[in-house]
Amino acid sequence: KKEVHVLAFDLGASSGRAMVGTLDKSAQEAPVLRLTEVHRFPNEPVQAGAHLYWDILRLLHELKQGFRKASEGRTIESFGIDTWGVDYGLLGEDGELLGNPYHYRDARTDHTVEKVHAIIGKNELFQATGLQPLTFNTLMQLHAAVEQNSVALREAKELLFIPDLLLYLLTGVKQSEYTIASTSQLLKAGTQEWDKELLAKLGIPSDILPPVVMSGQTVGELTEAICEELKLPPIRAVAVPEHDTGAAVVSVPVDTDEEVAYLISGTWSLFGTELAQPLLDPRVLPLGFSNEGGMGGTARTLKNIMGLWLIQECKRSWDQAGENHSFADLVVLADKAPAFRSFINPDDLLFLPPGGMPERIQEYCRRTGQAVPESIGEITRTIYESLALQYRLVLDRLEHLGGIRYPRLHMMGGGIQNKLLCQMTASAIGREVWAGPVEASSLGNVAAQLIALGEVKDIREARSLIKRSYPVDTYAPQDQEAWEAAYKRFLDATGQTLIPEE
Ligand code: LFR
Repeated sequence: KKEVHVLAFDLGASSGRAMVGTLDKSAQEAPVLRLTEVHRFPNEPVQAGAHLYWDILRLLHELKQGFRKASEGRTIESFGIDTWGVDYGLLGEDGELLGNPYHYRDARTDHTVEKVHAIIGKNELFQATGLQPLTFNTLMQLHAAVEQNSVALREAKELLFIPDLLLYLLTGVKQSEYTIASTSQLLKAGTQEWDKELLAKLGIPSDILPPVVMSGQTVGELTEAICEELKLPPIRAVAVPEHDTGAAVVSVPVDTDEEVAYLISGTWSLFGTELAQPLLDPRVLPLGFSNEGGMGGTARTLKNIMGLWLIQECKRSWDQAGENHSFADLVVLADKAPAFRSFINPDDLLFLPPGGMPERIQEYCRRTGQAVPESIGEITRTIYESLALQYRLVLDRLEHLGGIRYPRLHMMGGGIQNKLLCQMTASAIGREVWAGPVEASSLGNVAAQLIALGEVKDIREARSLIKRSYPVDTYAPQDQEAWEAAYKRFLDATGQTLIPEE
């Protein structure tokens, strides 16, 4: 066959899409990859009573629409699903879903980290799991459920992370793909084994955790009932890197052994590198890096930075107030606003929950004795500049840890459509940004399927294919002196240093 089509579902915290990946083998020189978006849908969390949930059945419905549209006029060989990390659904004895999955920004874990640390010391927990103690990690969510005597958890026979839950609803297969499992903080650092002793100490049952599988292999196919409903032939399901960030890292457009610094820009900004082994050095914990698992068993050593969530939430507030601006308009307004007036620490926990974001940004500036941004352009500019400067700080920390200097930064994911932020980042870090690909997660998802189908040999070959098919845009640093001065003021205003005091 000259063309092979696979279907990648990529679900982020604000929207999802169904992308057909086509390997075109007809080209003279070497095969190329094409992506076609066949379906896009919002992923809006729902507040019900005291809690924030995902609308999981609506997402299943949207995936079905994706199958329908993808199959119009072409044969789909396989499909795979990647989503955001840490969230999960629980299944009862009869295999039915016990309630709606919670959203990781739900407030029930607000005080869980301290409670967990009272049982297992901070360093011990980091050494055991390799992850930062983020409030929303599955470990924290499950400990909160234990403490709150959750009926669903008591009754649960199985836990499936979101992409595996959707895969189960489509195929009946119960598994836990490694990259998504690695975001949970339930695995022993750098292994594919659940840390049963650790979980026991926290009262978390480990018999509900399914077998861990590595990505890049076929694991099942659409159920007969779904094929009948959608009038489709059986389509095989592939375990792809089911964590969106894990999938994105597969598409770093570099096909040599060089160590790269990447920044996956979406609702979150994930800043890090890929290593053969997790970094568990005691110096790592205060610097904020987690070691998640990559396709093929590598370590994705990275830090969560609050990212475009800040602007998404501001936009939501402004829209509700009747001040409608597209994301592109916001960039224009920010560009016109005065430079370097006030800064926030994007990672302040003040900014984690939804709601009232413009006011919280103003409150932060007031509290830290800075000029309070008033207009939409000023607030937006404060966010972008602060993100770019936070990237600089995290890059400095990563280089400090590794004792190396990265020649450039690879920015990937939907957020790189914001050219102003790419430019600010290049200026803030004082070196080139190579931006691309935009659809990093979908491409990683597609690549894993092509590997499973035997069309692409391995990750290295997949990266060459992606690099060839999606040339990057480069940004050179500008206004170096102004940005250096701004960086010092940013550190002061946000009370941050290269090596934070414990
Ligand atoms: C990005 C992401 C991050 C994870 C966060 C919450 O979409 O998957 O990697 O930390 O969402 O799940």
